[in-house]
Amino acid sequence: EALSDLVRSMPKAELHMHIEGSLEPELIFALAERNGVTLPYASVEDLRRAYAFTDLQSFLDIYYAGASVLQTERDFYDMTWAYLERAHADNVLHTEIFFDPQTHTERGIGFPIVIGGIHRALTDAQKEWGLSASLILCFLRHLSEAEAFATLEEAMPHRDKFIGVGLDSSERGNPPEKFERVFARCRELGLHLVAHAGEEGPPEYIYTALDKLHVERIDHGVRCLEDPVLTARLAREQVALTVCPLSNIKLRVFDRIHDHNILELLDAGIAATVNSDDPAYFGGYVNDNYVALFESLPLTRDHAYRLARNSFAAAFIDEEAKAAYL
Ligand code: ES4
Ligand code: ZN
Repeated sequence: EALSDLVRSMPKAELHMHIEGSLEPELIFALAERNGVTLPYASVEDLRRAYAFTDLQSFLDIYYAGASVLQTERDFYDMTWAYLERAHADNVLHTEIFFDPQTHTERGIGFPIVIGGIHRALTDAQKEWGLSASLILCFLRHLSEAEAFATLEEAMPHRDKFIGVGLDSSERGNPPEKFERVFARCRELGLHLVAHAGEEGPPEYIYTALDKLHVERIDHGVRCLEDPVLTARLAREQVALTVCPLSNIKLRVFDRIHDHNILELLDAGIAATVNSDDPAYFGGYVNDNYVALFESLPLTRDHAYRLARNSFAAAFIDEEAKAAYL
């Protein structure tokens, strides 16, 4: 109880959240109505009932369908503002937000509409609450290298609005090295680099994300514990893992929250962080993820402080700002 209050109230950073995954069913219906889109669901409740996932792909199918209601700059603004209000309520002081431009440009929505609406909300959150927020452009790994390069080209006129690139979508069969040349180019451009790896995919994908893509953090990475050599390396090099507990349960990476391996990760000396991934789909925002862990596992106050410190230590912010948070 006291521990739940502590984790809720402590200042934190969120480093793994897909903005399209913050689209609540109520907002999906409101935007569908505003845009004259007919949804294949009768009601909010009917849509929510469809959120019964068995693995990553069954989630992604629904997630991409939900994103189809986003059409105007204002839609992207409204979605992002709704997330930022929730993050602020959870005492998030800094957030690094993933967005999937290809999900929208493939439907004929222009890149400037997407990034313009999202970015305008970030500016307003900074003004309103001093909440610091940055964008990370994710390439969809089920698409081709050529499509990723084309997206990077479209993004470059907006280079000032994002700080890095990531890799998301269907992991199995789409290893990091498929995007080795794209990431090499992004590295030359001075972008920060992250990738989803070791969520559903094997520890091998964590190695190739590190050694072929040169990523600075691993998104998820929870399967690293299957490889003791990799575990020791992640701890030694203090490569942060952006762990998403409720996501892992909903997508059946672990059967139950009691089976989550965050305590083993921390005890191995790994710089794990707690994040919400797709909060509208997985049952909660970042504080819900912390509370679920602290109510189910023998985690202590020290673990709470360590997780919060890790979140700021792993953030892509200047050293002066970081020192102030730590
Ligand atoms: C995602 Cl949980 C997860 N994994 C991979 N790609 C994603 N995109 C949105 N959520
Ligand atoms: Zn993710």
